[in-house]
Amino acid sequence: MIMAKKLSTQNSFPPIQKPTYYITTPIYYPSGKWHLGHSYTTVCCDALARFKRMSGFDVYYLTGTDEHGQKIEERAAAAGLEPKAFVDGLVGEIKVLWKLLGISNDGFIRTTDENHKAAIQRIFTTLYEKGDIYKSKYKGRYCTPCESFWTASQLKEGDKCPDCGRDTVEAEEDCYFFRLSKYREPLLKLLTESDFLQPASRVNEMVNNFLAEEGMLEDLAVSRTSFRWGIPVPFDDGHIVYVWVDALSNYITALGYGSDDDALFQKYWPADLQMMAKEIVRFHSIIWPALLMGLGVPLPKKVYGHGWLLFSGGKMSKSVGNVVDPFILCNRYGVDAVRYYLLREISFGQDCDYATENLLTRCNTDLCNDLGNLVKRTTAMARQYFGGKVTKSAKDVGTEFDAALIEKINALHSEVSAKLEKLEISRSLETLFDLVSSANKYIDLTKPWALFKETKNEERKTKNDGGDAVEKTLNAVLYNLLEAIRVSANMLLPFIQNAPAKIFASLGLPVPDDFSAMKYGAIDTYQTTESEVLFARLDVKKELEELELLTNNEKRITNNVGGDGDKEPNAKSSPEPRTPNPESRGKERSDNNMITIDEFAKLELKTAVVTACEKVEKADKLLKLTLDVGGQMRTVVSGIAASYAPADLIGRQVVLVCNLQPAKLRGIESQGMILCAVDENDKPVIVEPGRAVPSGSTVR
Ligand code: ME8
Repeated sequence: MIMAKKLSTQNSFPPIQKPTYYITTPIYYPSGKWHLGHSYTTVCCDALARFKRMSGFDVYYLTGTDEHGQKIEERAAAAGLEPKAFVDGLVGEIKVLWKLLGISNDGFIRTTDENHKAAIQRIFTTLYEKGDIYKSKYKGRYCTPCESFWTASQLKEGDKCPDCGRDTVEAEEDCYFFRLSKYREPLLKLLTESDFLQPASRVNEMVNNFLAEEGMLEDLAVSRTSFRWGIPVPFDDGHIVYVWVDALSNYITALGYGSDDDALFQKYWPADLQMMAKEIVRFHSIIWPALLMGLGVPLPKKVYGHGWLLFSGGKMSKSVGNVVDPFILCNRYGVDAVRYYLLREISFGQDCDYATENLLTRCNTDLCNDLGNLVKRTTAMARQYFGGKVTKSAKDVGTEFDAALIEKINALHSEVSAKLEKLEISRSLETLFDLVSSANKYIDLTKPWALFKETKNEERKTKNDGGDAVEKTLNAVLYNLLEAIRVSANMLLPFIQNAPAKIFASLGLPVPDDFSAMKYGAIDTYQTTESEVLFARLDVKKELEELELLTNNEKRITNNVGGDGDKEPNAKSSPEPRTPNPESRGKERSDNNMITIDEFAKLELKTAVVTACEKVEKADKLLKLTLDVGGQMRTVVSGIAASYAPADLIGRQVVLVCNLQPAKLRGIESQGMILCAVDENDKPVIVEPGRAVPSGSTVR
C-alpha cells in the first residue's frame, strides 16, 4: 500500500524538464597534424557548453571527424595505408587531444560510423524521391583540397579556387545535383530577416557573393565518380555522395535522424548554436539550411562563423604547414594556460595573430600575478592570522572599501553571463578578471598586515578593547577577499577547470556544479588551507628560446623527409634512418658493447599516446598505462610511479618497445616497455619525441 501511494505521488509530480541546448563544432578532417586552430573552436564551444550546463540546461555538445573524400583517400595512399587505417590513427589522436584539453563533449561522430552512413543514404534517397536531387552531367572546374565544383564566374583569376586560392582542375562527369537554386529566396530571407547567421558582418558577404541576384545560386553537384572513399549513392553504383552532404548531415545523424532511434534528435534538434570558422560559413549558411528545407527539418537557431588564428600572417592550417602543436603547449604550460589564452586573447569573431609570447605573458600577468597571487596571499593571511578560519561578519563591521568590492562580486554572474550569451567570450573573461584585480587592489587599500599588527598592539590591549574591533575588521577583510575568490573561481569553471578545483580545495569547499551561490555572503564560515602555487612564473625569454629549439628540431625532421611533414602523417613522417655501411651488415660485434645494425633493427620501437593511467595496487613503484599505438591499444606496467602521478601522463607521448615478450607484473600482463632516461637522482624520466607525431610512428 505504502509503495502504491509513493508511486502515485511520484506520478503526480513529474521531474521538471530542463531546457535543452545543442551546440556543435565542425567535424574536422583527419588529414594531418591537429593544431591550435582546431583546438580553438572546440575549446570555445566547450566553455559555452559548460556555461549552459552550469546554468541549468540539458546540454548536448557534439564534435567529431569528417573522414571521407578524395583528399583523405590521396593522403592515405601517400602514407601507404588504407583510408580507414589512416584515419583511425588520427581520430585516436584527436580524442586524446580533447581529453587533454578537458573537452566535455557528449557525442563524437565519425562519418565512417555505420549508422551515419545508413542515415546519409536515407537522406539522399529522400531528397531524390522528393525531386530535390536529380541526375545530369557536370562540366566545370574542381578544387580537390576543398572538394568543391566551381562555375567560371565563381573562380578567382587564373582559375583559382575562390575558397582556398589553389589551382582547380577541369572536371566532367555524370552526377547528381541538388536543387539549391530553388532555395535562393528563402535563404535570402533567412539571412537578411533573422539572426540565423552571426556575426552580422558575415551576412553581407554571403548575400553579395551568392544570393543577391537571380541566377547567382546554382544547383549543387552532390555526387562524385572520380574516387571511392565515401558513402555510395544507394541506387546508383559508382556514385559517391558529395563529402559536404555527408559531412553537414552529421549534425542530425549524430542524434539518430534517419535511424530507428531518433530520441536524441527529437529532444535536441534544432541546434542552438553551430560554430565554425569563417571559411566554411558558406556551407553552413547556404547549403546546410537548403538541405534541411528540402528534408522538411527545422533549421538551426544560430550559425556562428568566428575568425582565424593567424600564424606568420596566414591562417594556421595543415595544408600550409604553419601549425602550432597544442600537445606541446599543454604539456609545457598546462591545459588551463592554453584554454585561457585561446578564450581570452582572441576577440571572438575576429582574426588574431598567434604569438607564443602573448600566451606566456597572459600566463604571467592574469593567471600567475593576478589570480595566483590573490589566492596565495589571501589563504596565507587567513592561515597566519586566524588559523585558516574566517567567518561571515555582522553588517556594520568592515572598511570603507567593502561596498565597492561587494557590489562587483554581486554583479559578476549577471555581467559575465550577459556577455557569454552574446558570445563575447573574451570580454566575459575580461570582466571576470576585473573582479580579481579589484580584489588585489582591495588588499592594498585595506592593508590586512597593518590591521593584524594593530591587533597585537600592546597599548591597545591595555586600553581594554583587546584589539577586538580591529580583529573583527581584519576578519571581515579576509572574508570579503575569500568571497571574491570563491565567486571568481565559480565563474571561471566553464573556462578553465584545474585552477578553480585547487582554489575550492584550499577554501575547504566542494567544486560547485552550478551558479546557485554566486551572491556575496553565501558561506558562513571558511576553513581554509594555504593554497599551493597555482601558476608558476614563466621566464618568457628562456621559454621562447627553448620553443624555438623545439621548432627547429621539428623543421629539421620535416626537411629530412623532404616535405611539409603533414602530407604523410602516418607511417612515413619520421626521418630516414642513417644509411648503414653495407660492409658492417651482419658483421660480428667488434667489441662487447657494440651491436650490429641488424641486431638493432630487431627492436620494434613506436610512439604511443597514454590514454589512461592508474597506480598498481600494493606496488609503490608501478603504474599501469593504457597506450594507443596508432589505433591499437596496449597495456604496459612501468616502474615510473616515483617520478609521475597518473594524471601527469595522460595525453603524453612515449616510446614503446612493441616486440618485447609480454610479462606478468602483479597479475597484469605488460605488453611492452616504455623507454626512460635515468636522471641524476636515479629516477626515470620518460623519453618523448621532440614534437607530437602521430601515435604509432616508427622510432629508429
Ligand atoms: O573544414 N583558426 O574541416 P577542417 C581558427 N571537415 N579556427 C580554425 C583554424 C584556424 N587557423 N584552423 C581550423 C573542415 N580551424 C570540414 C568541416 S563540418 C560539417 C565539415 C577550425 O579540419 C575552424 O572551426 O578543415 C574551422 O572551420 C575548422 O577547424 C576547419 O576544420
